[in-house]
Amino acid sequence: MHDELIQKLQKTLGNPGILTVPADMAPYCEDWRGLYRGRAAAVLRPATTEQVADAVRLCAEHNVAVVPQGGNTGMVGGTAITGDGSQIVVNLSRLNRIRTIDPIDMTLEVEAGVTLKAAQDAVETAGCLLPLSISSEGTAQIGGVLAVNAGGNNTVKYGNARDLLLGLEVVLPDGQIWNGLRRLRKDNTGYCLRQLFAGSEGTLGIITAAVMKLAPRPRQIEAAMCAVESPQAALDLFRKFQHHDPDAILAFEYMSGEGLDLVIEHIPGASLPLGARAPGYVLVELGVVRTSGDLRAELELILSEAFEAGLVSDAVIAESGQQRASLWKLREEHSEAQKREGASVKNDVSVPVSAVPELLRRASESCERLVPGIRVMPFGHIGDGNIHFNLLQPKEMQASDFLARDREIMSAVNEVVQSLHGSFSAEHGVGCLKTPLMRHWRGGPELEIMHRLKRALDPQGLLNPKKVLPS
Ligand code: 2HG
Ligand code: ZN
Repeated sequence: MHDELIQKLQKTLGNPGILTVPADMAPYCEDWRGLYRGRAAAVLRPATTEQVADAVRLCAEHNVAVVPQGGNTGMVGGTAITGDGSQIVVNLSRLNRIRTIDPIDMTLEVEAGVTLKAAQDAVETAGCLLPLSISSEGTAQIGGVLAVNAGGNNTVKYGNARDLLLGLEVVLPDGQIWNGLRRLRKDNTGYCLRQLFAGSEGTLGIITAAVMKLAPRPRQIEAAMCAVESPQAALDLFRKFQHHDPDAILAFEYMSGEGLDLVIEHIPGASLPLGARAPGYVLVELGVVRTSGDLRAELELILSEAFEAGLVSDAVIAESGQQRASLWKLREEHSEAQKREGASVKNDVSVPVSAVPELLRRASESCERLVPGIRVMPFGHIGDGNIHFNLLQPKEMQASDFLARDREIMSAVNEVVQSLHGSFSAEHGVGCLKTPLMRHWRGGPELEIMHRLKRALDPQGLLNPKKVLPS
C-alpha cells in the first residue's frame, strides 16, 4: 500500500527516518495498556521540523492519514492506528533538542520529542523548575504532554500543561509550519492559537516545539506520607494545609489501602513506610522559594494538629531527597502495579474538590453492585479533584469477560461524575477510547464548534482521524 508515497518519504527522510519492516514498527503500533494494536504503512521518525512538514505535505498530497506520536504513554488510545495498514505514524522522538533555557525570562524552548524528565533535568541545572510532573515523565514527551494538556502531580499549585505554555511551533495538516514560538507574558493579538492546539491531541496540527514558562526552584521542600481513615479525612487534611499556606502545597495525592497493597506486592523494592496498613494514604509535598522560616517545623506542626483532630493516624516525613523519591515511587508506580495485577477499567475523572469523598463512595457502590467482586482502586490528585477511579477485574473472572463490560462500568462511574458536575476526562484526554462520550457530554454548540474547527484546519480529515471527535 502507498508504494509511491513511501518511496518519496524514504528519499525525504533518509535511512533512520523511516521504518517499514513490521518488526521494527511493532512498538509504535500498540499502546501501553495493550488495548490497541494496529498495522502501519510506515513509521516516520523525522529529525527536524522541516522534515515533519515535508512528510505531512507528502501524506496530504497522497491523501494518506497521519497519526502523530510522542512517548506513546497515553491511556486512551490517542495514538492508536487502524489495523488495515493504511495509516502512517509520525513519531517525534528525534526532535529531541533543548533549544534555549532563559533564566531571566524564565522560559524553556524545547522540541517535541524531548522527554518531560529530560526537560526537567535541563532546567534544573540552570537553577529553574519546569513545574509539571506526571508518573510517565521518563518516557512521555513534551509534544504529547502539550497535545493532551497533561495535568499530573503539581496541578494544584502550577496548573495543567497548557497553563505553562507561552509559544508553539506546529506543522499544520497541509504541511505548513506555524512558528508561534513567542515568549511573551502579554500578547493580545487575536485568537490564542497555541491554546487551540494544546489539548487537541494531534487532530489539528503536530506540535514540533514549544516555549514553556519556568518557575523558581523551591529552596525548601518537605514531603510526608500520612495514613488516613477515609477520603473525607484526606480532604479535611488538605483544607488544613490550605488554611496554613495554600501556596506552599506542591502536591497533594491520595492512595487507597488496596492500591498501595498492590504496589508493595508487584514493585520490587516498594515497602510500607508506616507502622501499619491504613484504609487510605495521603502524599503531601510542600515547597517554598524563601530560605527564611522552617518548612519542616511547619509541616510537623500541621501534622501534630491533624493527629489531635483525628485526621491522621500515622505519618512519616522524608529525611532526605532519596526518601522523598521513594515515597513518590509508591504513588507513581500505581499504574504499573495495577497493570501487573490484571485487566483494569480506568476512569480519569474530575469533580469539584469538595465532592471527591461522595464520588468515591457512590461510584464504588455502583461498581460493586454491577460487578460483584470488582476491585475498586482509586488514587490520584485529590488536591485538584482529579481521581483515577480505576477498577480491577474480580480475582476469579477472566480478563476478557471483565473488559467486555468496560462501557457499562465506565457509564456507572460517569453517571455519578455527571451528577456531581464533573468531567469524564480530567487529564488523559479523549483519544479514541472516549470519543463515544463526547456527544453526550459536549454535544450541542460546543461539539459543533469543535467539528467546524477540525474541518477548517484539516479539510481532508487526515490528521489523527477518529480521535477526540465522534464521526
Ligand atoms: C497517574 O496519575 C497517571 O499516575 C496514570 O495519570 C493514572 O494509571 C492511571 O490510571
Ligand atoms: Zn494522573
